[in-house]
Amino acid sequence: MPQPELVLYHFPGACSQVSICALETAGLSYEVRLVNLAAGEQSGADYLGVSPLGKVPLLLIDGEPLSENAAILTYIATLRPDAGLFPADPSPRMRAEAVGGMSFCGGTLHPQIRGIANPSRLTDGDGEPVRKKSEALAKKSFGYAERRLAEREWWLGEWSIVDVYLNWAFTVARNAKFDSTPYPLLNGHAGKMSDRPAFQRMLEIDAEARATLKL
Ligand SMILES: N[C@@H](CCC(=O)N[C@@H](CS)C(=O)NCC(=O)O)C(=O)O
Repeated sequence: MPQPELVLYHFPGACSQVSICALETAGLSYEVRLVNLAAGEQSGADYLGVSPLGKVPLLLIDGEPLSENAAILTYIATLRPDAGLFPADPSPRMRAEAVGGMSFCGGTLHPQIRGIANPSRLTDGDGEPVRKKSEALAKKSFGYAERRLAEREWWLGEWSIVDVYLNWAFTVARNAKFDSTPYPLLNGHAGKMSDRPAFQRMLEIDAEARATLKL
């Protein structure tokens, strides 16, 4: 069956990095279209016509939009089941753990790191209390993630795209001056993945995108 035509909307440093890494891991061909979040392009009529929520990632599949990282990662893994985005173990427990990992990153961590990196997006008032509260919540979440890596090495016991998602969230928090010192395993997580060609390619695509957008 021919591969569907895939277009990924992306901004460098955004969580759409994880979708890129998934597409690269799966060996799919796709086009990257940049949405300049720094310039507010996501709120313009052109992009809202494609993505009603004005967010990245968004994957066009033969012209039809699919939003939400968790859905996009699931779609890619279903399209290329042998690519190893998730462990091959088909047990109900492992399938559920994979969903749980994506949900933890997208539903629990993402709002917390947004509150750390960009509190003004969450309040019209003083951002500092939002940042402080978000840091407290993130400490609990990253503490849990650190313990999980200590027990299993990877989120699911072997490498999966959930590790890339978790690393993205931790990197955003750390870059926003979240105190990362209590989390040595999360700090070393990216280094352990750095020899994966898909991870490398994701970083290259991000660097190219930054250059294109002059960031
Ligand atoms: N729940 C969504 C969150 C997507 C999201 O918030 N993306 C951010 C970038 S990391 C974004 O597009 N922000 C632009 C905005 O909210 O204006 C997902 O998991 O895909």
